[in-house]
Formats: sequence, C-alpha cells, structure tokens
Amino acid sequence: AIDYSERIPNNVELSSDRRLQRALEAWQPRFLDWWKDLGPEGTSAYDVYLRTAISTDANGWANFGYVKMPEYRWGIFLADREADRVIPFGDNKGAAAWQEVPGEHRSTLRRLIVTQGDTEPASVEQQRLLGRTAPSLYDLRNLFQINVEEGRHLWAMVYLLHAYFGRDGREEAEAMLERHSGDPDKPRILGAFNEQTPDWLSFFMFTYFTDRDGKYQLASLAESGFDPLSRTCRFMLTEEAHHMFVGETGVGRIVQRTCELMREHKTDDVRALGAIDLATLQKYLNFHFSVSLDLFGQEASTNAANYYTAGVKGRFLETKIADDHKLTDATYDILGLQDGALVSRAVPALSALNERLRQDYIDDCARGVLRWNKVIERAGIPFELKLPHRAFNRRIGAFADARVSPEGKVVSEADWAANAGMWLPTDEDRAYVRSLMGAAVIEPGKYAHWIAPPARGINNQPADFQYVRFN
Ligand code: BYC
Ligand code: FE
Ligand code: FE
Ligand code: FE
Repeated sequence: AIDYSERIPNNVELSSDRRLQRALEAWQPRFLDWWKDLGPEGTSAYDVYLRTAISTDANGWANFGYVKMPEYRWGIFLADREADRVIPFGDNKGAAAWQEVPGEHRSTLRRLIVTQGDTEPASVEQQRLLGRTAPSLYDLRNLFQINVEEGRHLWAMVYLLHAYFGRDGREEAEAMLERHSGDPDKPRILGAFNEQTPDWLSFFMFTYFTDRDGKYQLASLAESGFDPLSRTCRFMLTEEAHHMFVGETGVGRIVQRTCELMREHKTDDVRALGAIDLATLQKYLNFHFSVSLDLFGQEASTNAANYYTAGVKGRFLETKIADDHKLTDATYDILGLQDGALVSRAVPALSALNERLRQDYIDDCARGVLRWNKVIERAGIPFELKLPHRAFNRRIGAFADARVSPEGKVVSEADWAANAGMWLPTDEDRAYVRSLMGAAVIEPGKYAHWIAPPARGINNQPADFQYVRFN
C-alpha cells in the first residue's frame, strides 16, 4: 500500500533511507515551483475531480475525489517486486535481475532514464494553456488528470536518478526542471516535445499518438534487467492507459460530431457549420503520427542493439515472444532509401530493435483508426481515415532527407511543395481549428459545438456532473 502520511507518498519505505528522503524533500519545492510556473495556467484554486492511486495493484485506482492540483499527492509508486525475477533477454539472460545499477551500464541507464523523464514535464508545459479553451468540464478534468500524472511520471524518473545514480543523478534531476519545451536555449531532448499543443484537436491527437509512444517505450523499459526501472515503468503503464483513452475517445467524439453534421445538413463543408472537416482531421493525424514515429529513433541503431545485449531495454512484451531472447543470429527486414526508392533489406535483428518497436506501435495505432472509421461508416459517409506511410514527413532516421507522400511514394521537392498543404495542416487550417476554440465551456453537461459528448462519465458520474469547481 502507498503511505500517504509521509510528505512524499511512497511504497518504497522512503523513511528508512534518510539521505534519500532528505534529497527528494529538497527537490520537492523546486518541482512545486515548476508546476506553479509552467503547469496548467491559473488553476491552483480549482477543485478537480481526480483519481489518486491508493495502492499499485489493480484495485488501487478506485479512489476519486476533489483535489486542488498543487496538493495532488505526487509520489513514488513502484509495482510490487516479483520474487526471483531474472533478466529476460540479452547476454545476461537468466541471471538475477539487478537491484543496483551495474557499473558498466550506468551511463546507458542514466541516459535512458533522463530521456524518458524529460518528456513528462515537457508534455505538461506543452498543454499548459489548454484549460482556457476546454470544450467541457469533462474534458477539462481529463486534461488535468493527465497533467498531474505526467508530473508524477517525472517523480518516478527523478526517484530512480536520486536513489541509484548519486551525484550525477541529482544533477540530472535538477536539469529536468531547467530544460523547457520549445526553449531556444534549453529545449527538451526529443523533437515532438518541443512542438506546441495549441488546440484541443492537437491535444487529442497528441494523447492518442504521442502518449502511445510512451506506452511502447515504457513497456520495453518494463522488461529491463534493472529491476527498479522495470517496476517503476510497470506502474506508469497503468496511468498511461487513461491518457490514450482520452486521445482515442476525444478524436472519436470529434469524428462523430462531424459526421452527424454532414448527415444532417447533407454537406461536406462542415466548416460552415462550425465543426472540423474530415480532411482537416486527416492532416492532423498525418502530422502527429509522423512526428511520433520519429520518437523511436533510427531504423538501424547500434545504440538499440547495445541496450538489448546489455539487458537494459527489451522488446514490447519480451517474455511473451517465442525465440532465444538474444537475437545474435536473427535478422529483421527494415525499409530504407536507396537511389531514391524505398527498398527493404534484412539487417541483424539486434540493430533493428527501434524499427521493430515502431512496427508494434504502428499496429496499435491502426486499431483506433479502425474504430474511428466505424463511426464514419455507420453514418454512411464514404470516407476513410488512414495512417500515412511510415516514411512520410520524417525528421529522424532513413527517410529524414527524402520527400515521401502519405501513400509511400517518393516525390520530388516540387511535388512535395505543391501537395504539402493537402497532407499536413496549413497555417490556415491551424488558424481555423484555433478559431473554434472559444472560451472554455464550463456549464455542467454542456459541450462545445464541434465535439460530441462522451458515452459515459468519469467513474460513472451523471452527464451534468461538476468535474471542476472554480473557486
Ligand atoms: N529526437 O541510435 P538512435 C512519453 C538521437 S514518450 C532527437 O536511434 P537511440 C510521453 C539519439 O539520441 C516516450 N534525437 O538512438 C508521451 C542518438 O544520439 P547520439 C519517451 C534523436 O539511442 C507523451 C542518435 O539520434 N521515452 O513517455 O536508439 C506525454 C542516434 O539514434 C531522436 C523514451 O524515449 C529524436 N526523436 O534513441 C508524456 C525512452 N531519436 O547517440 C510522455 C528512452 C534519436 O548519436 N529513450 N535521436 O548522440 C530511448 O529509448 C532512446 O533514446 C530512443 C532512441 C527511443 C529515443
Ligand atoms: Fe508519462
Ligand atoms: Fe501519458
Ligand atoms: Fe506518457
């Protein structure tokens, strides 16, 4: 169970390690200052109907109540330790999982933990103004739930840095609050986390596509031979599920509203009716999917091979895969660019691990798109949302220097320039979407015109529930 009597709630018996406890208690006010400055704007007095974990088992989430966000019980929650857990892959496969950081993997582990940790506060920074234009109290509450949990994910990584990486770890924990999303001097580490999240369509696309990268990265770190990292990530994944739910249902509700209006008014031009047309939804999808694909790194990566061989970062659901979990003799086909064409080639499976994880991610992304298309189909509208080709609009990896259409055709610079405005949101599209985001809708049970209400309330609350009380 989680001990909430402590200043820092935890289930790691923090009070038995005074040095660590004091170090984290010194970091805590800096975190709160950061939240005040760069967390959700102007919200410190709001009472928000939030869920707080009371334990890390399956029933630990049943706890809902009104909380002022600066008083949210951020803390350190690890999934329970598995007795006799072994390293599931790599050179050390079968050896006892590490409870301390092995010296030879120290810098690798630190780097992975820092990269992961950096994304969490970045997303809070990206989303800090969205409350002004929330389409409903229900959506506002979901935004805040995600924000406090991303804040807790930062705590999760900062705990590992403080507890296992000594002085370097403490310095890295400080730096997490010094880099900021979009800061020209001290940007966040990964590209997608320096983009803006300027409107709610972007927010729903981000939580569908980019939080899902989080799911896949966390799942492969959950396989890590470094047991505290594995246990931390396993609990984080239970929080991540809600973020992706918000994205999938958010986009789905916009699709539904658009289709209702198209049918009712027998028109494609729902912009005239104050809604978001399907073509614009497709462009936003193209953007967020391609930017999120970049987060998986290079298609062929010796870093990824080294992480795996060392036992620090595994594959998605590593223990469920039927092979030798060493991959020294296996190959994997990856797509690349050769003489201006997309060609597949077999490479050592170890070096293709980023690409393999990206493939797992793409398959998962496709499932939600199917569900969105069901909504369109049920409305009798001949339109299909599609994931663009993996080579489309990439900045990292083999396709970074190519121009590739959403269908996967290599095109000239001139073709790209002529078509980019049909494939990606234009300034005009973004301005239109922003123009829909008026003052926040704060009447219980009411929704902005461009989005349908959800199928059910949070924790089965009634339709007119007051999810946020403004004080
Ligand atoms: N941007 O060998 P490669 C989440 C660099 S989201 C900039 O492929 P590797 C969340 C790379 O650093 C999940 N640079 O690299 C979601 C390397 O540099 P060096 C976040 C990039 O090591 C929503 C070079 O290119 N979690 O949680 O395999 C809301 C060679 O590349 C990028 C993680 O990322 C890029 N996109 O990197 C809130 C997990 N990609 O060595 C939260 C931890 C590559 O040449 N990170 N580079 O200087 C990792 O597992 C790995 O570092 C990467 C791939 C997946 C990022
Ligand atoms: Fe997170
Ligand atoms: Fe998330
Ligand atoms: Fe995440």
